[in-house]
Amino acid sequence: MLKIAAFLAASTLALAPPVLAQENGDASFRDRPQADEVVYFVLPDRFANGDPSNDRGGYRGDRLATGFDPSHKGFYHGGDLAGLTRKLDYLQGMGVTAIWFAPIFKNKPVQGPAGDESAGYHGYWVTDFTSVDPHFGTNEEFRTFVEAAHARGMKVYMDIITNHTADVIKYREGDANGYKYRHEADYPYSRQGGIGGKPINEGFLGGSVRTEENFAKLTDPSYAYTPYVPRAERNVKVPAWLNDPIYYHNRGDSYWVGESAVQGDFVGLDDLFTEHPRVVAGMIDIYGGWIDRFGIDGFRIDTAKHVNPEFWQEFVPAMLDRAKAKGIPNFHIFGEVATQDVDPALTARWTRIAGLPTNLDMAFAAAAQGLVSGKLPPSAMARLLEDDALYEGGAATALRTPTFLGNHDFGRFSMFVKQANPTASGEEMLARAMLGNAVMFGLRGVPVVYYGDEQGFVSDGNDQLAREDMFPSKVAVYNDNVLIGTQATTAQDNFDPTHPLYRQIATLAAARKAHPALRHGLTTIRAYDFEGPGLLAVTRHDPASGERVLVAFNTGATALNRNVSIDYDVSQVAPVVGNCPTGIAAPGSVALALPAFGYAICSLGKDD
Ligand SMILES: [Ca+2]
Ligand SMILES: [Ca+2]
Ligand SMILES: [Ca+2]
Repeated sequence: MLKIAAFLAASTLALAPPVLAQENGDASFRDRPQADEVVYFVLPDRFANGDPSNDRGGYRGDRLATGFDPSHKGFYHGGDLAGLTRKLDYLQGMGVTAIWFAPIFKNKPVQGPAGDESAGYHGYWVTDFTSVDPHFGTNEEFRTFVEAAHARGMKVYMDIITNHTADVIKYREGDANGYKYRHEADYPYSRQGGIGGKPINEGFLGGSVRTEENFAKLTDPSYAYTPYVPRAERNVKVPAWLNDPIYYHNRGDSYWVGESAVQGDFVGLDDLFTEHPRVVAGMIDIYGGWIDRFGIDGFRIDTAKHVNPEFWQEFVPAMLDRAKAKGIPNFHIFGEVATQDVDPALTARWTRIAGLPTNLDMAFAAAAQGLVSGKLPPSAMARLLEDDALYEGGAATALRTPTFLGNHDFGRFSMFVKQANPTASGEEMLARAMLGNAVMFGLRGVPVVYYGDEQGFVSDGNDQLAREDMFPSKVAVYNDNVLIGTQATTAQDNFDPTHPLYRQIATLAAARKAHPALRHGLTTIRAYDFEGPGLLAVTRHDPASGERVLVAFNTGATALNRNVSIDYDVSQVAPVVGNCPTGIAAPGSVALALPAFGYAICSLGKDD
């Protein structure tokens, strides 16, 4: 217990009381810049069940008909918008200012090969892009949720998809070859079923000529395969234009490389022909409609790198204009450009070629996982921060970029920490989890907390294994997990505002709110170790307010004492969170003492 006290000292000294509703309930939330948000990412199905009557989505029959089976990790568990609305106090108490929820559009309830079916509980298999899925509630319940969040000054970010729909379209020749990807070189648009086939689509110049005149000549979708829609699903997609196979690439499954990465079906999910002007206009109409109707505050864009960049060049300005017209000047758009490598060039590239304002900081997540688990030296994170110059708009763009530690696809942060430290004690796991939160809240970018991380959830793996229930779970592979910082398991309700990670996040969020340099401060690297775990220290300076902060982390299992350079005109050091020195050591230097896995966020006052 003494050991845990040392680990916890960094965060327990300055625990702030929960933020009261009226403190955040500011009518001017629309004016709040994107960099000021603290985001909570949640799968509504796995969060809170506010209405058991919608658990089967109005369908009848077994789980293959309704999608509902709370004991199976791949089916609906009952969470919904009514539940999310009721838990706003819980989120606001942690300092959350914006909620990003996985897609709530109507899904194909169940899909997949016989014997390996799963459900659309995650929301990424859309059939009706204009309606809330009946498992989650109604469009009116969505309005209630948005208005309840806005009344508290909290923003709502929708998770949207333009790359694909549910898997509805099949190919006559598909079963015979496993829906293998068929390239343009072998199956050009000009011939039916390959270069030896009969001439079709005369005069069509391909997807790179994105004019209505050109696409008017694309009339026959049977160039690579013969696509068809099963009779029972002929009108299942909304709006109705989505039911016509001509608006899809129909080239087979992506193998994630080259042409197939953009034109291939995402594991069968019907890949839209996003070069087509009708598709561009249709998606602008669909998602502009959600802005018009509900006044939502931002979009997380799924599978962004699987769509041609020119689509985003049209879609993004259209959405920003639509939001401005609705009185939403700070509409927040962030794309999913997926990588598990420390590869900021990839995510930065898509801010340049596609005009995506920001992308989820996948490279930051990989760097943070490596840094805090001890697999990467602090120099890896320093390098990532220096590479902020790569973004369109440079380091200022990084300030608006959502950062995260783990997610629903790759797995939870704590899982990566545990994989790298399989024998770590519960105390050490808690200390490292806290260090991870401090890294995310202390460094540049908009922190995104993955639901359940604040209750110490530890996923066994990725995808379905990382999507545990916050309400009492019936999934055996979740309920045998050893959670961090609590004796509870996922078999119990886990909305505990006294959990040490929940309290730490509240403290860190309050620090961000109180200190503009933690939201708007540009980064100067001050010190980093480059062989094994150790020290990372940066200062951040907000040009507008003049405020400066020092942010430092010890990623090692032993305490460290080090001098770190600071601006020469700093005369005072004040603690914000963690183990801050009481003053400067000399003009231009401060002496840091950090316990194992310790951190410090310290105010250095304002510049002149
Ligand atoms: Ca329900
Ligand atoms: Ca399909
Ligand atoms: Ca695509």
